[in-house]
Amino acid sequence: MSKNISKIIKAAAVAAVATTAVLGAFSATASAAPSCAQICVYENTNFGGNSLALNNLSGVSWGAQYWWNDKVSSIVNNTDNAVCFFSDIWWKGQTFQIHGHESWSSIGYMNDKISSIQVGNCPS
Ligand SMILES: [Ca+2]
Repeated sequence: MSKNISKIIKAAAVAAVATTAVLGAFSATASAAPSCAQICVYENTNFGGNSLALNNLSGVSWGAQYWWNDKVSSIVNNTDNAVCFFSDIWWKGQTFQIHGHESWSSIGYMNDKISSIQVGNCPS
């Protein structure tokens, strides 16, 4: 009988370790977003890979020579303002708007397409 109890305790310990590992993975993902002071873009989904902080942003346009061109896969906006992302340079092409204090862990059709960014609503 004591052997059976020992087996049960071991199984419970393994389950507890597995649960901790899963929770640890989630908290690592969640903690990436709040570390951004204003507007941050990330190379990968879920705020992974290289990141770039865009503080006091009036507008940025990445031509083909810029590493960040067509790389952004997730976004954090910790400002009060909406931000518009464009698929082409000089604020043209397809657009994707996020509101103030929004975090997007993935950006759908705009994945790896963003070439320029401007604070404010997207043009209608
Ligand atoms: Ca990417």
